[in-house]
Amino acid sequence: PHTVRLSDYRPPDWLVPTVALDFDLAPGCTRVRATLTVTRNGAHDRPLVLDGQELRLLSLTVDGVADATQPVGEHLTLRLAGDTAVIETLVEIVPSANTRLMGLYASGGNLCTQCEAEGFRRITFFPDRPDVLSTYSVRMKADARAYPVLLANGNMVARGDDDGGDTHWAEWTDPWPKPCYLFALVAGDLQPLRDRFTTMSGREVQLAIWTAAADVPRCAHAMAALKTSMAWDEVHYGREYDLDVFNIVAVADFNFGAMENKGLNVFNSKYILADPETATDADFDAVAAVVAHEYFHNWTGNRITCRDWFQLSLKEGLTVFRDQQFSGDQGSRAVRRIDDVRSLRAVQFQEDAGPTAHPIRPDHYIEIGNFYTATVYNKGAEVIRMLYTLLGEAGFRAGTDLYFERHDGQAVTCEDFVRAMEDASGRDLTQFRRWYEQAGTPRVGVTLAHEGSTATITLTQTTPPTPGQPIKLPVHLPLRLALFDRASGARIGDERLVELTEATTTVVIPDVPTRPVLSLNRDFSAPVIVEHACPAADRVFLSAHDDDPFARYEALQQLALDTLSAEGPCDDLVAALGATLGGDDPAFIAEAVLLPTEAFIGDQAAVVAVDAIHARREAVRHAAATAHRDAWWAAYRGNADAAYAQTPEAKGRRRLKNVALGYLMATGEREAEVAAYAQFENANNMTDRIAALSVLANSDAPERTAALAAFYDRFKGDASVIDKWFSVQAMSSRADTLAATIALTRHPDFSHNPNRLRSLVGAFGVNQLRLHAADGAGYAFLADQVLSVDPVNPSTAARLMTPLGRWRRFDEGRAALMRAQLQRLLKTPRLSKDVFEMASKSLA
Ligand code: B3K
Ligand code: ZN
Repeated sequence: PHTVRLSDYRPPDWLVPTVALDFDLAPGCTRVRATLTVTRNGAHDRPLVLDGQELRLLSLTVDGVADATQPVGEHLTLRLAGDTAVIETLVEIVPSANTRLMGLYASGGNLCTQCEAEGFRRITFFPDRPDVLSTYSVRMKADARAYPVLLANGNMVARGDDDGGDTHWAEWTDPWPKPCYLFALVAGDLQPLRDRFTTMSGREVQLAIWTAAADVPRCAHAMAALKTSMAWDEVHYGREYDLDVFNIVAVADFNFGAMENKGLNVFNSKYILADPETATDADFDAVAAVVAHEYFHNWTGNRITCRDWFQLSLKEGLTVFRDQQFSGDQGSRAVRRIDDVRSLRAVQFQEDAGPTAHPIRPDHYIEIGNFYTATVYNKGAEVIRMLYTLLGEAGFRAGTDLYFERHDGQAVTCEDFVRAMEDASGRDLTQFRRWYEQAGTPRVGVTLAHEGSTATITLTQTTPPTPGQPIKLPVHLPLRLALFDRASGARIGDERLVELTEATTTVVIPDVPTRPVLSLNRDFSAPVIVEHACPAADRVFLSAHDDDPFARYEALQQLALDTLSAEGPCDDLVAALGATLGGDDPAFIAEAVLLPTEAFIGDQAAVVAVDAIHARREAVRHAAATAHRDAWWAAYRGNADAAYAQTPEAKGRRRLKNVALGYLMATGEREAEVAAYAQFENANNMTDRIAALSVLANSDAPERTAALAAFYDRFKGDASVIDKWFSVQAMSSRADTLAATIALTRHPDFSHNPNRLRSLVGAFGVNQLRLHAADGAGYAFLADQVLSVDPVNPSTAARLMTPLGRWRRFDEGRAALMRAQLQRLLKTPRLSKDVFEMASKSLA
């Protein structure tokens, strides 16, 4: 397979100022007539090359004259004499056979599109690259009964009936030039939840969320989030919506979360539909975050887009940062930050430490679909956050204002963004740019010396080698730190923002009479691993006294990691957990007292000791559970609200109650099982019901089987809830989990739907204990699944195989078994380039 390189970038040879598309829609055969005006870009004599994949070309004209040119491979190459031309193609495609869910496909009786990154070429012949911006007009025609609703980007300008009403049509135009990856169309039997939003300049926007009629009431939370995010972007970034309508469609079959198509977002229904009976608090939060994220793309992604796909983090890192800020403003900022850091560490740090490590701006790829990663998204957001920290709120806002003003309507690069930040703030970001080029997580080593009344902090930074990048240079990173007085518990002076630029930085702090306690990387100001041989007593101190809630959480986590990574007594940790449990913010307590996952404990060691980690963690959990038994019961009973509310306070109490339930189960007491089953049966919301089911699924409680069966019966037919039912079983630590998971692949409800695959196979893939069974059966299962999904949906298959790439982190026995499965994948005929790229890089 061909490798695409950033260094090979060249501006497009031909531009396409206008596109007219005419769709004759039907699932078994759709005809697409495309009329492109093309103009030569610069003085050259290169041909016009159009991309096309799985298209049947029925006719082609150039300036109205029939042309017999045929596509070769996935390209249609036309030599044009003049500097402008009108190209018209007619192609046939088969949406019902499109199992990759890229291009135009069928989902639950509807037709919809997904074009990012390179799906538009599966709809019509086109220069499918983000730096070709066009204005679109779209006509679509379909059976009126099967597809009563016809949507596309922009505004509807006309509609009508044909054939005595059997078919109907609609015309849509989008006034804003856009790259083809933002094109969208939907035809279906859908009903809207409607609302309105008045923008800051007083323009009224018609909002609609479209879904199956029965699901309309479950769209209210998404609609509220949409309106809140529209207002938020006006206040915080001065960005106003720019069309008269904003449509969202929820579909059941979708490769990822959602898509920001201009004026017509298409969503995985998992991120739209939410009601208390079927969605957890985490689901509610995810709906709001994804709705906001896609909405924010209207400016960061759509009005200003990417020049090429290597610049993906330009829109994704920035938009994730914006959605994180937004979510932080809706509830507890600290809890949101804890959550974001937890997932960064769980996924992105692992990526940075593995065979597919890449910078937030990669410089080569085989399949761009493999680069929608935690690095590009989440580390990308951390890089933007560091700019925010370095420039301050006002400086950052001046930077984004300049970026919007300078580049509106353009397809630009990460460099353009950094330059806007630099020009607006006057700061030199030369060294900061290394964050865009270097992969790997920097490690910051810390020592604290105290002499007389001077504290000296020595900070060193190194970034380990990653594939293709043996030598790393120091990066510019902002570290927030503070000192605390051990005796009084108070902070000594103000928090400092230290900027590391060299390999070693020394910070000298005068007027510190006694040896202080150091609080470092507060609020996780830089995405680094801090290596600080900090005495347990200091961690205990900070977990109680730090005035930065993230740092308080972090102190307890690090204490837990130290404790769980060693043998011996765990009294300090157990005592600190008890003290935290006595705090007064349920949402914070719930996050802080959770022990690090087995995977995260494994990440700290050179070789992951799968079984020992599990055993040690269970033992410590048991100790913490029994030592504070009464406090856990108090947290459990004291936060069991009778009435349900979707407020931050109520969500925090539910979270603490359910975390307490987990600890109570760890006591091994029968009373806990009884409480869990009662909660399962009597819950008035999904958060409580699934929390109870999940602890039962992880146990040998006699009610386990009955609870799983009852849950299935109650919710069968509701895909997103049944996904949870699959997940709790695949994530169980029970010895029979692999057998149960394999059996579930034969369940009538198991399918190749991406959500279902992730809920079962994806969930098993992160079950460290059971995936990494020493006999390799877990690996074989994962590879079987990858091979079964690959011919159907390669991008989903490639994501499922990620855990196998981590073989270097395991003992030689396991590593050999993992490699054997990767080799088996690589030997498979007709492997997709998605899986090929992941498997070959994993073995390299
Ligand atoms: N931009 C889309 C992701 C498209 C993924 C293509 N493989 C959703 C988002 O990040 O908002
Ligand atoms: Zn995005």
